Amino acid sequence: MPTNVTPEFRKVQKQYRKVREPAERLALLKEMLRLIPKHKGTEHLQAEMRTKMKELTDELSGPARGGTRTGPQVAFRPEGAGQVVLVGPPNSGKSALHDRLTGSHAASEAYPFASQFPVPGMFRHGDVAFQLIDVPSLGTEHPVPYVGNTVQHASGCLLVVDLSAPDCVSRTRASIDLLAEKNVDLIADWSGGDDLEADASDDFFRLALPTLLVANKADLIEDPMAELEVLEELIDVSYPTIAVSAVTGFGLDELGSWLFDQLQVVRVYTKIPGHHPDTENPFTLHHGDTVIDLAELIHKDVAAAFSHARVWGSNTFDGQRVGRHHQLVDGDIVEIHT
Ligand SMILES: Nc1nc2c(ncn2[C@@H]2O[C@H](COP(=O)(O)OP(=O)(O)OP(=O)(O)O)[C@@H](O)[C@H]2O)c(=O)[nH]1
Ligand SMILES: [Mg+2]
Repeated sequence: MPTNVTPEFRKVQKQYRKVREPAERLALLKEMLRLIPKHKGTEHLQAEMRTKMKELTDELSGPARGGTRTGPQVAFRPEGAGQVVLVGPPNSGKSALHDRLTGSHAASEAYPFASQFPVPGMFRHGDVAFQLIDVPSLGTEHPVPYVGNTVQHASGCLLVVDLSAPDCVSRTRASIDLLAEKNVDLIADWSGGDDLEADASDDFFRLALPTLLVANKADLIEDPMAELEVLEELIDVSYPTIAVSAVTGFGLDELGSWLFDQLQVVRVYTKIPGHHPDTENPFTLHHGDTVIDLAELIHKDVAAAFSHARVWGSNTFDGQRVGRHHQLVDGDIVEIHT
């Protein structure tokens, strides 16, 4: 159904698809609701927006204070260099991987559907950290009603499968289909390219989640690479793939580097005038982010009082004076002046 949205609306929509922070998303939703043409054809969309706004508002207010908890937390605010969800069929080793990478002690058991609720944790890779969310398994036997909400703020997804399981192919397909029913499409492209052509109507809130197929339990197989090739052939999707073992740690270093590259992480080290830079704890930004994004990350007051910055790095000469819209690159050292 044509909704005839304006270019202004599309611009905000595009931003909405990019941001993951619930408060920012809420602000953009309000803006979209203001901009959307108010006619019969968009009523459904307007209603969906209001529902989404309600969900985000509830999420931001957190669990009820006092004795009455409203239930376990099912969605998490992104932290670190990006949020990545671990999803997949039962017993594939999601929790074992999560525990190994984050030290979460997520319940990893020999029986399926051991995980009842999502568990957050931080996966350190060099001097950055990714937020990994262990998600209960996807299977028709144990539907998880909120799983669509849990993956909403993720920048990417690890589709964890058990390479040694005889029904690996059908289980993997079932996971993909279950998420599709929840309006979440696992896609192969991590570049964040805009595919806004076929939308603005009924599929407005479909989420396209960049996916890496993680073939776990490689330690149980003689030739995991050959096995993985067969799997790729049979599931008939073109996700990037990696073979790993949560038990031996095989492939996990590579996983960290892979996420670093694909999420286009940019590490920026800050310094105070007249002092040495802090080379231990970078701020993590992403490709395309600018000096003012860094200032926002430090503190909104720093951003508000920003005058200029000096940058040392591969794209600038030492101590080059730059303005707020200067794009930062990995390894830059930045001194902000207010
Ligand atoms: N040999 C081997 N076993 C593994 C590996 N990863 C997980 N396992 C075992 O597989 C079983 C399932 O692991 P879990 O981590 O509970 O799997 P899950 O995907 O979280 O499963 P749910 O219970 O459905 O949440 C456990 O017995 C683990 O010890 C691996 O890389 N190699
Ligand atoms: Mg689990």
